[in-house]
Amino acid sequence: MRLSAALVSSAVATAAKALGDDWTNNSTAPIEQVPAPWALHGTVYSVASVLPPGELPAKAYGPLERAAPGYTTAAEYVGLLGMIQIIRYTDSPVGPYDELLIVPGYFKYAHVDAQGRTTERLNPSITRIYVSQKYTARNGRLNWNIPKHLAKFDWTDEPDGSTTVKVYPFDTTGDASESGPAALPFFQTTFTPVLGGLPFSTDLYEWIGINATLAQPPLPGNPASRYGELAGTARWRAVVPGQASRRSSLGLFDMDQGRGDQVGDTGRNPVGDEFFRNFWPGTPGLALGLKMENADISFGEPEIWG
Ligand SMILES: *[C@@H]1O[C@H](CO)[C@@H](O)[C@H](O)[C@H]1NC(C)=O
Ligand SMILES: *[C@@H]1O[C@H](CO)[C@@H](O)[C@H](O)[C@H]1NC(C)=O
Ligand SMILES: CC(=O)N[C@H]1CO[C@H](CO)[C@@H](O)[C@@H]1O
Repeated sequence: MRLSAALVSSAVATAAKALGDDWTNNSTAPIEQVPAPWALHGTVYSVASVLPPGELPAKAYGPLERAAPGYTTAAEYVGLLGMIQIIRYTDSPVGPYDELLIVPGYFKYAHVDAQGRTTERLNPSITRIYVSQKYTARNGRLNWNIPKHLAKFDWTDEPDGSTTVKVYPFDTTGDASESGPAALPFFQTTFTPVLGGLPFSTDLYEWIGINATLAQPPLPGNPASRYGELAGTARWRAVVPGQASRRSSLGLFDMDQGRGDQVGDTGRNPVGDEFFRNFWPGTPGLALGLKMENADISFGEPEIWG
């Protein structure tokens, strides 16, 4: 045990040295596997909404996952509580990176335990997620079945404390190798703080009866991906994420997408994602949400089955 842990940490140290702190796509250092658990730090922007059950929009999934046989039907969507988060990680076991994640709500699925007993479980799931570099993209897919794809993130911080982010995915151009960012943003928002100085932790979820465990079906892979970051997996994984900060603010997210990334006035982008004025059906133009500064974030060892 100790020996293999030492080997892993020495492999990580070697990778870090080769990278010379360059954790960008441009780096020529190979993508080493960095297993769970991960401890990370960063600023989390989070907007939640209560959602009815029903059909998910096509844009709930990225093009690769959407086209994979059985992926979108692996679990049954039931709505309840959904969440969009934008996270600026200042450090992680694979260096700094940015992230946009979509949890459209809760899903019902069959869990099979080690004795072969099947039970029905209900948990939220990340169905679509973008990150700014390949090291976290491949590791997130392999460690927890998090369907990470690459995107370019543009940030603007204003003197009034507001922050704007625009996200340009590599998989909305129609290029199967996902080799560069789209010209138009798939997602944009501006967060303006209203009330600061609040402590917040995901323990709150338990207190109000929300189970934050993420359940993630096995992922399709794409061997044609530019950096080899689109690894596939064979078994289900569940993980309990943690997010806690002593410095949180309540504020408003401006969800107006402008013209979005639609082609002309077609209401769709090049890969068929629907255009919605406020990004998601039912989302208001101004949505109440949370900014958690200098947050401690954790991604534990997954439960694996199937
Ligand atoms: C990657 O390299 C290109 C070309 O040298 C450069 O323009 C770009 O800024 C680099 N990107 C990063 C994230 O370092
Ligand atoms: C949360 O969900 C997980 C996975 O379905 C389950 O194992 C766990 O018991 C649940 N926790 C609570 C407090 O219900
Ligand atoms: C997010 C990011 O840095 N993306 C870059 C990855 O590297 C390619 C070039 O290899 C750039 O075009 C991307 O902008």
